[in-house]
Parts: sequence; structure tokens; C-alpha cells
Amino acid sequence: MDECGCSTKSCSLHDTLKKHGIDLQNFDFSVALAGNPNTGKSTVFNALTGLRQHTGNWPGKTVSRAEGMFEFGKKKYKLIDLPGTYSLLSASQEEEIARNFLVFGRPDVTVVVVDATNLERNLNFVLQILEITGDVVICLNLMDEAKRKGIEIDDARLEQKLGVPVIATSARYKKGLGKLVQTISGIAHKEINTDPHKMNNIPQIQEAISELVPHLEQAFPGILNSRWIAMRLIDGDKTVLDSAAGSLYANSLDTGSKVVKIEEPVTE
Ligand SMILES: Nc1nc2c(ncn2[C@@H]2O[C@H](COP(=O)(O)OP(=O)(O)OP(=O)(O)O)[C@@H](O)[C@H]2O)c(=O)[nH]1
Ligand SMILES: [Mg+2]
Repeated sequence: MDECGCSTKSCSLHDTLKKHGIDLQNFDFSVALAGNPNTGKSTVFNALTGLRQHTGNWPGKTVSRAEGMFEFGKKKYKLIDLPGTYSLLSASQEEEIARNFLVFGRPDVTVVVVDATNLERNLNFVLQILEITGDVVICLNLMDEAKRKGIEIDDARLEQKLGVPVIATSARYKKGLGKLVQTISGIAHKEINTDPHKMNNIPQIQEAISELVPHLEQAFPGILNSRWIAMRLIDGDKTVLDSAAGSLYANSLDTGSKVVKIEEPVTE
């Protein structure tokens, strides 16, 4: 038990969370809800927290934030509804908030709400999250819609491939949410061990990165974090090249230097 009266968090972590506008006092665990826009995050959030929630803005931003709580097994969980984003590249206020919260706020559990009818695009986001944290539960939502469209998903295989639990839900109809909460609790209590799939562990990806890096360094002399940029390019994110070019140009105007600093996500 630390001085904040919480059994699981150090006070420095509380301070970090407070900077993000999250007060964890009297809560045992923090849980972030992340995902692409329109996947049902707020529907899950409302179903789990009911009226025990309040909304405001993220500190210093115009993006709205909802936080709430639920109890399970005599423990209190604070739930934070992150802005819906397609990536975590800091390209917009929303992406910056979501990524900074995951990287620096370090929630005990991150629930990634995934649209089962649009799995490919959503998995791109999941893989980015797994680069940041392995304390993840995939909420495979809109399963009713997927069924209606004749889409079949082998959730057990998906779970095996991703190395984190996958729970099928239809949040609008409150289906699967009990199992979701149980799994959140299992991760929070470290009763469920995950083995998150990391993109950079795959030999083919390593090879592709090694092939791309010299081209990047030739095109942008003095570039920093070229491996991370190469990974973003493999993701299909061409805007990162514009950022690299823009930063180089701005830097050379400002300082005469050609060094680019593009933020790199923390990997565990
Ligand atoms: N059929 C079906 N619709 C759902 C389900 N879950 C959510 N929805 C609907 O999907 C729409 C979007 O849900 P939200 O909960 O607002 O999605 P969100 O991820 O919070 O969206 P953003 O905050 O804009 O990123 C709403 O109309 C929900 O009623 C589900 O399991 N099945
Ligand atoms: Mg929402």
C-alpha cells in the first residue's frame, strides 16, 4: 500500500497519470480503451461503467475525454476511453493523446476494441499497440454484424497469433462483456500471461527494415530513427516521409543541421 492508499501503483506513476488528467486515487487498476474510430469503444465504456463516469477534456487539448469506473472481484478499475485513431503516430491531437497515454500513462490493462467486420485495418492498429505494451486484451466487437455479413473469424487462432487474449463481443447487445471483464482482471492481476507478437521479431520484417534503412539514409542524410521510420513505411504509412522531409527542411532552416528527430515509441 503506498501513500496514495492504492495497493498496486507507485506514487510516481500516480503523478504521471495525473499529468494526463487521470486521478487514480482509490482505484486499484487503470484500464485504457483504445481502437480505431467507430469500433464500439464508448459502447463498451458505457456498458461497463453505467452512470459511474464523467467527461471533460484532455488537459490542454480540445479532445474530449471520458473516464469511469467499475468493480469486479472487490477491486476498483478506472476505465479511460481513449480517442479513436487509425494509428499511434502522433499525426493528430487524438493520436498524440492515445499514444502518450499508452506510453507514459502505462495503464495496467489496454483493451483494444476491434471491428470484426474490418479486421485487416484494425489489426494494423493492434500491432502498433503490441509494440508499446503486452498487457492487452483484444475485444473483437461487432460480432453480430460480422455474422450477418457471413464473416467467420477463428478467434482462437487470432489469439494464438497475437499472443494476447481475444474476446468476441457484441457490445451493443451486451454480449461477451462478462468474459471481457474477467479477462481484464486476469491481466491486471498477472494471472494471465501474454506473449505479445512483435513485428520487429519477424525475420522477414528485419530483412525489409535492413533493406530500407540505407535508402532512407541516402534520401535524408543525417536522419535519426531510420529503423522506426522504415517500420512505419512497412506499415504503409507514407506520411512519415513527408514528416521526415518537413523536419529536415525546418531543421536546416533553423540550425543549419540536417538532423531529424522523430519520436520513437517505447518498446518493452
Ligand atoms: N451492431 C453492433 N453495433 C455496435 C456494436 N457496438 C457498437 N455498435 C454501434 O457502433 C456505433 C459506434 O459505437 P461507439 O461506441 O460510438 O464507437 P466508438 O469506438 O466509441 O467511436 P469513436 O469514439 O467515434 O471512435 C454505434 O452506433 C454503436 O451502437 C456491436 O457490437 N454491434
Ligand atoms: Mg467513442
